[in-house]
Amino acid sequence: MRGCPYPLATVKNRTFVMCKPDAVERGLVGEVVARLERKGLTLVAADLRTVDRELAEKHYDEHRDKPFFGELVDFVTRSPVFPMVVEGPDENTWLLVRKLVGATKVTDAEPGTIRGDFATITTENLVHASDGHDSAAREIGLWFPDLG
Ligand code: FUP
Repeated sequence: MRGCPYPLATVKNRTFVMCKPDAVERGLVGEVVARLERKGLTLVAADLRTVDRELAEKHYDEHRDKPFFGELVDFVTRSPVFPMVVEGPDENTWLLVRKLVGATKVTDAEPGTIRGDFATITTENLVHASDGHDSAAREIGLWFPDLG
């Protein structure tokens, strides 16, 4: 966080969220953004972009040794994504967003969550959301370096 123009508390109120290629292809970006905004969260940054393999591999670095890593990188680079920085009133923002997104495995994702309502296969589960303050800071820095 060196050089960050915001107080740390403000940065901790932010998280990284991304509509993956399946969400963009299916026209669900508006639905995802609407759910975040209706919750009371605010977009700080967002754009539509195509990801190169280098960024995709860095983003999913924790999964580098998993058997599904290659397919995951193929998937996230196949068509444009919609990455966002989202801010809420306190440091729980990342957790609020994770609850809106739902469980990773589609059969565990409860109705009412984004994955529970719209995803049918775990490999195409529509949305990525940071799983804590450290990953939020890392991912915001990776995708939106001008904010960091
Ligand atoms: P999440 O934080 O909910 O996005 O889930 P993970 O970081 O554990 O996984 C990242 C992505 O890898 C998932 F969205 C889908 C994919 N994945 C698989 O394809 N197979 C698995 O067994 C686990 C994850």
